Amino acid sequence: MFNIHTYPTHPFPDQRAGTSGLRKKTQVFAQPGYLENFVQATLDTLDEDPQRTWRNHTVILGGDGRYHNDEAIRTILGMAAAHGVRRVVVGRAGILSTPAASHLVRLRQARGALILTASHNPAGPEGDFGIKISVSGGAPAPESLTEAIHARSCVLEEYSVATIPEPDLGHPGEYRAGNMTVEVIDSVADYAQLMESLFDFDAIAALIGNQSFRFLYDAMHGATGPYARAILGQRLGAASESMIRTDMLPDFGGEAPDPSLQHAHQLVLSLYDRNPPDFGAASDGDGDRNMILGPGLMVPPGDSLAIIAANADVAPGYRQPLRGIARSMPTSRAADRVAAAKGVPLYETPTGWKFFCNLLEDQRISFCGEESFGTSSSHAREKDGLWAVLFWLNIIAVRRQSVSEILARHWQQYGRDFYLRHDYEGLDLETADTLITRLRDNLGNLPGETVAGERIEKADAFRYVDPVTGETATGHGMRVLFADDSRLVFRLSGTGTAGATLRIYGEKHERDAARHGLPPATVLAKLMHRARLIAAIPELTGREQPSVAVG
Ligand code: G16
Repeated sequence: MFNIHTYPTHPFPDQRAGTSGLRKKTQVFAQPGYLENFVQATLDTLDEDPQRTWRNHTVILGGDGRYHNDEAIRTILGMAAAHGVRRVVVGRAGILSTPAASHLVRLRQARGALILTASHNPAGPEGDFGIKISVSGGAPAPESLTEAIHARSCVLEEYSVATIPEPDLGHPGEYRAGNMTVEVIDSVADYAQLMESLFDFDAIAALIGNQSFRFLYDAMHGATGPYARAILGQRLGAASESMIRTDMLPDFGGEAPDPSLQHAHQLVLSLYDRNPPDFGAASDGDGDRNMILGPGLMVPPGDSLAIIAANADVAPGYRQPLRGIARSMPTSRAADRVAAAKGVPLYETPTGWKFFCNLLEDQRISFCGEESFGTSSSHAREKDGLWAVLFWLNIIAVRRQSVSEILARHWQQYGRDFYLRHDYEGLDLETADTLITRLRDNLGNLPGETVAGERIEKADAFRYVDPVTGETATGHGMRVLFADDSRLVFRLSGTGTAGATLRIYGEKHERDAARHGLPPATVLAKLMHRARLIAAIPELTGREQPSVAVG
């Protein structure tokens, strides 16, 4: 039976996408009509452009398996059938990592994807849920599109859902749903093949098979579990005890699936133990973030990007000349030094992966990355957690150096960009708004002022002009540059679901190798103190210390 039912809806004014899709409390998403309103607004908005419409085209659907994933998949399939989508390619059991979905959009020349995830945010009835939208080419929806979807979501009056047979998502195969085909695929196979085409799997397998090399990968009960088992385990021969938390759980075991020192407890304990493995890594809920560890150390994401770009030729997929590198504005300037040494352009973009995609599409860059534990390349239009892990294993296998040696040699050549991020979480929206407004209004007065012993050279609100489209983006943070070339960046997070989070990023370049081993908190203590003074944090927030320090 194929019936289309149309239901009335009402505006949900909060359906504005943040840094990466729409992210809300699960309870918000679970309220009647909420998901439907957003999906219908998306389908209708895409319909306005014949080059973008999903009607009569193929789309990709999957998620990170978090609580509410199955129900959302069923609803979206019914809505896609009602809308006239020709084919929906769904990962088995409704599972696709974000980079795998991006790859499938490209591989299958699909018109886009819906990826059900709230990334590294916790899941469950009390946790978060979300949707990332990809467009053709596999890139996250650009701001102009998400703004148009938001406008549409505020005026939508009805949505349509078709009654379709319950698809068997447990097995690969094809099912008819009215005029639509539901194609259930192995979630891992195409992505694994892509990874095999990029990296030296023989060298990595030899490294992993070497008894003297030990590593630990933490899938955090998220989407990379099955990918890690298939790629690291079956294809590269990693023993099962080298991988932890590869079983997917709808609540990620009650933890935030966030690859950070704060959340990857077992992995971090093991790497900081007396007899640590040689290499450690983790990925987040939807598999796009990565954290790289060596014994007793974490590789800062800005350094990871720089090191991957500097060592690109170890991997067969990256032997062609480096095109350029891009990093988000708050990310450390370590990659700038590699780009300068190699004579290629460096692009500084706003936070959010979508801003890299025109540069990738226009073949201006080979690699891009962000301080928020995201790294990737021209192979996809999303950041890619397992890709970064494989890149590091490939570097270690070919260079025959430990993680700490790779870091030390890199810093020796380029200097070390000491880096720290302070987060002030759970601020009320009004306080955060006042703080940012006051800071912005005062920016013009800062140059020439001396704050706690250092003179401010320059201060501005970051304004990005996309070199490909000429579009400008503003409101993505403020930069303060000191006479000693140290830098502060202030911005509000765009991924939270409660209150506001102020992020302050501090960095300072150090050439002297004798100082490279110092803790960032020591080297940057004064700089972070200047940040508190400049933004009047204690006065405005009542906080003396950040809730989290990352770095
Ligand atoms: C998302 C985006 C990233 C961005 C990050 C920043 O990551 O995809 O490009 O760097 O948010 O988060 P915030 O705005 O909180 O600083 P994800 O992994 O959450 O999708």
